[in-house]
Amino acid sequence: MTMDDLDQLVARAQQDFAAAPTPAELENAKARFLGKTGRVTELLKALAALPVDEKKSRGALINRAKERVEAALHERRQAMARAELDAQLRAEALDVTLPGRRCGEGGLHPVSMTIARIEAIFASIGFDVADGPEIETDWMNFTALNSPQNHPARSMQDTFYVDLKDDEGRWLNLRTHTSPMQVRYARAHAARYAGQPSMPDIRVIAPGRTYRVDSDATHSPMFHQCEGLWIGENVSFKDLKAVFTDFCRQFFESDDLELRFRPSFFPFTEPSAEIDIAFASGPLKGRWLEVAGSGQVHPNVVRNFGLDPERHIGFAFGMGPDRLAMLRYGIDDLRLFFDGDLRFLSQFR
Ligand code: 2NL
Repeated sequence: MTMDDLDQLVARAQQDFAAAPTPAELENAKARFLGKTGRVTELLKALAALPVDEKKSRGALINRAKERVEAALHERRQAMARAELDAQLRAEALDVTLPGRRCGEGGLHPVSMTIARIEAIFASIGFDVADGPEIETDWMNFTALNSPQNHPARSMQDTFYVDLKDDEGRWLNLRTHTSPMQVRYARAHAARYAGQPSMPDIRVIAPGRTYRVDSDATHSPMFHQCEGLWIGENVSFKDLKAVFTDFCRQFFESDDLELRFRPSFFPFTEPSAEIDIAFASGPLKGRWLEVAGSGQVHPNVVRNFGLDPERHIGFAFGMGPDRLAMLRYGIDDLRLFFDGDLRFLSQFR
């Protein structure tokens, strides 16, 4: 074999290595030249038959060729590894200049914001805020509030009855108003001061979820109520007018509104009045809007507080924060508040 033949062998190996498309095929190509029966190996084996001085010179030439084949192999292996790494880097490329994906920002529900606003206003004029059970006894929800046994609110059509009894075996229902919380608050207050010469006034509001079997564009089976109660030794309708007028002015951020107390009926108050407001300017100008029910707490209810109606007297009112939120934000469908659609809710953040 001549030197030209050796050069050709090296060139052939370089070509084969370059043509190998995968590492596995590169290793096959390597075996054809450098493996046990590979062409370079066979040439080295054949040296054994040559005389000593020829063995030396030819051996040196073959070894030079072998080194070149090995160098070609090494280079091709490295090129393949680089190509693989490049491909991986390309596949996993990150554009660090893209804007980041932010954490969704939460926010308060418009009804929660409205309730917080009502609480802050009443707290500023000395009212406590109370909350409590949404599952109530019939006594707390109806009887204590002077609702007669045959009152329509007690019927299956209006009230969610729960298949549960309390510790004393009394049937439970979802509260239909937050008044039962005020009954609890007033009874605890009266019990605390029982036997004392005098008792501080009861001034409390009770906001929270309430439930009735009712569902359309203006009624949701779950809705919110905020009731208020002020009981003292000489608390009158003029205090109700003053408190509620101040509340409306603060809530609607306007002194430019009128209040109207329209005679009405509730089992738990006597006399009773609906409270309407009208704005003197703005988009709702001149329209009477019903915002609350109210009245002087009925003597039977005062008695159920554990107090003497000859001595303790006062007023109560109830309003709907959902309605107030609709008025404040100009929303015309109550259901939007409870559908949980973030496109709607995120506007109030
Ligand atoms: C309405 C009517 C009202 C009351 C709620 C009340 C609570 C106690 C005693 C007496 Cl503990 N009364 N609450 C009184 C009058 C009206 O709400 O239309 N609410 C939206």
